[in-house]
Amino acid sequence: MRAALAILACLLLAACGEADPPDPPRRSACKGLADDAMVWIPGGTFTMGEDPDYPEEGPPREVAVKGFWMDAHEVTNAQFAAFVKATGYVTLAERAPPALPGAPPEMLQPGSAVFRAPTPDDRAWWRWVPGAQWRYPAGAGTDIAGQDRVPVVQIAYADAQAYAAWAGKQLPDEAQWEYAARAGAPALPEPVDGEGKPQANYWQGAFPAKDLGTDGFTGRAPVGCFAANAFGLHDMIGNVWEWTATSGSRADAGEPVGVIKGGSFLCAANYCARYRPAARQFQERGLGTDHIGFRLIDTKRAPPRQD
Ligand SMILES: [Ca+2]
Repeated sequence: MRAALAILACLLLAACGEADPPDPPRRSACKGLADDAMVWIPGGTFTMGEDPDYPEEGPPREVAVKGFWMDAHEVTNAQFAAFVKATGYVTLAERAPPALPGAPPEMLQPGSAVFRAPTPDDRAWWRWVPGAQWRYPAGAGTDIAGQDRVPVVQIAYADAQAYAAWAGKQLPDEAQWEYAARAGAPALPEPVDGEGKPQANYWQGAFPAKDLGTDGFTGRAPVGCFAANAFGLHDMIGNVWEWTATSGSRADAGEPVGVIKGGSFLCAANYCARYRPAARQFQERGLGTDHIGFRLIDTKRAPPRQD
């Protein structure tokens, strides 16, 4: 956490970007997926990675994955609220941050990193917002009332692991996640259909100036608003980044980093383009943001019966 605070500025370069609350024309199409919906991912071999768009990607290599169950959607606010109610768990963003020499006063208070569109007077994209946590993803005045079906965010790696332990499941490793996201299909450079229509929640328009919201959302979307992939998984691409159990490496990080996958509603073609299954980013495990969530797998549950 300490190092995460110290290098918040790096997020300005490393991540992608949010805008105003969404006016969601597609919400009527969102599927009412059951909280506990999981789908069976049959084992197989796939080509993981691709010729790199970014230095940390690739090279492509053959990887075998055993079958496992996976959440059909990202963990929602309602699900995380049930976990907190049952356990009293307090997320990292709600705890007092470590004192950093020379840290501005606001960074001595519990809070987290929040994206805001830059202005001519303030070009920073990410800032520390006291009070930002899963119940108030962008700080005071941004509560999650009425957003039960929206993916929970402001989740640090330890928070996701705590939820997983309670739920009796696991975070996927990167190979499991990428295999599931690909679902046997060739990777697309951008998640659009043949007519150019967005098939995931990401950023249309020039980042970070303006999200046109062509996909129906300019922020997080409720789970299940976009078609599932061939395995029956929703929102593997876009909406929110998802934690994996795989560790990463980043020279400027003073604390362990983990691989996050899938990109988010902030990923745009002109800037981040990390809405591809092979894309990966190394995130400080002590720092959630308002565009990182997670989903879980179950490797202990028996495969479905083959009748
Ligand atoms: Ca969007």
